[in-house]
Amino acid sequence: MKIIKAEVFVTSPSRNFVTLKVTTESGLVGIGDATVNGRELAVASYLKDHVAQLLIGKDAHRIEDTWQFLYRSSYWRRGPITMAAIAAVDMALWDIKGKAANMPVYQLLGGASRNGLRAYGHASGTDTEQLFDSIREHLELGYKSIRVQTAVPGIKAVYGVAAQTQASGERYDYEPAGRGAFPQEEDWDTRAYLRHLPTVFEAVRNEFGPEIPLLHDGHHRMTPIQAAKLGKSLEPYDLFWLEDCTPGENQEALRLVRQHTTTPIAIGEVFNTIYDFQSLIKEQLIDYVRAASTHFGGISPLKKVMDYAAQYQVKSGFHGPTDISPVGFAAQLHVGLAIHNYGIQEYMQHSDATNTVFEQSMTFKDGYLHPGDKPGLGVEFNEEAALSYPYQQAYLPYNRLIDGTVHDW
Ligand code: KDG
Ligand code: MG
Repeated sequence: MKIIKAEVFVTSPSRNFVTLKVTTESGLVGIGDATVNGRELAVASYLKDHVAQLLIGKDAHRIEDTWQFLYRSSYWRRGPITMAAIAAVDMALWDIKGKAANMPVYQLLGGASRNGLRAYGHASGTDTEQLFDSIREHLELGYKSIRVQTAVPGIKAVYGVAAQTQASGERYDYEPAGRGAFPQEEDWDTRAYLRHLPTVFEAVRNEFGPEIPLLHDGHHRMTPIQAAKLGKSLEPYDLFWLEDCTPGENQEALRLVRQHTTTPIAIGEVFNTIYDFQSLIKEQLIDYVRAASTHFGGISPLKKVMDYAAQYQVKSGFHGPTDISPVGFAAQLHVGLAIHNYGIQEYMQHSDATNTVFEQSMTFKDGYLHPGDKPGLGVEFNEEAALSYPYQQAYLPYNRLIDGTVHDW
């Protein structure tokens, strides 16, 4: 089944997405997600200028061989741009294989291990009242697990707080990347955050009771000892997980965190390969793998890292913000349905404009996601609609401390 065409699309229905479309001689078409928030054109060029020509004439059925060829032949391995480009090819080939077999991709990965995928939603607020309203709204939508992010007194703008006006004057909601040529500057104070957050979780537990699984994202902003302190102070509120408590680069940090707290740890949304997880999983320093199919080289390596993690009772918690396109999202739903060590799936609904360009067949019902049973990934890419949403320059914000020092965002 020869590949005859590989095309790259950059479109911005509410936010930017990079999509690869692979066409075979027999007319079967597969799509893949290569979106890297704020660096979209770099990955589009990587695909257009360096990968597309390598695919022409290749057998679309040879997914593993193509993956290994792209990974090893580039010599300069890993990194978000390379791995997102490889991810898009991998997803497109799984999509094609599913269509050729007339089966959804999860069937090719071993079949369903459960009926649906437990999802978590994102509640946030600038004050307790707003946060409680947001939690109630999410419960009404069917979410059974909820991530809690709040404003911190004295800090103007905090990642993950939807209703809060940002430095740009806009609201985050589900798109923190501000339009324009420069990233917005925001402020940060870890001590204020460490003082405030436990009081928020105490209030939430008092209002909503002990049952509901609660999650929190530290977004890489703490030192190891600060993260250890936070994990410890949140123990009474029984978190499902504390995510990205320290920057992703320093794996040693989690050894220290682990020595101090039993709060479960999740990390990996900025990881690109299985090697980033190697010691974290083997030494059981984490409880959840946060990788996203899009930034991790696709479906093939995501399945492999989860099979490795299974030996250590580490579960999945794949990254699912709206900057993962519906194609990347579908890819990880198929993996999540098939693996035994599924944990939870992050779920942020895409906008109507996004759903016009990417027609999804996945469902969300009573708190559970399902990728659907259409052959392949189950997402149709509407090229004509994509054309009416041209790329818009947009960048994620960054933080500075009170004395002007740049800090993790
Ligand atoms: O583009 C950056 C987002 O993907 C990231 O900020 C979202 O941390 C995130 C999450 O947990 O969803
Ligand atoms: Mg995160």
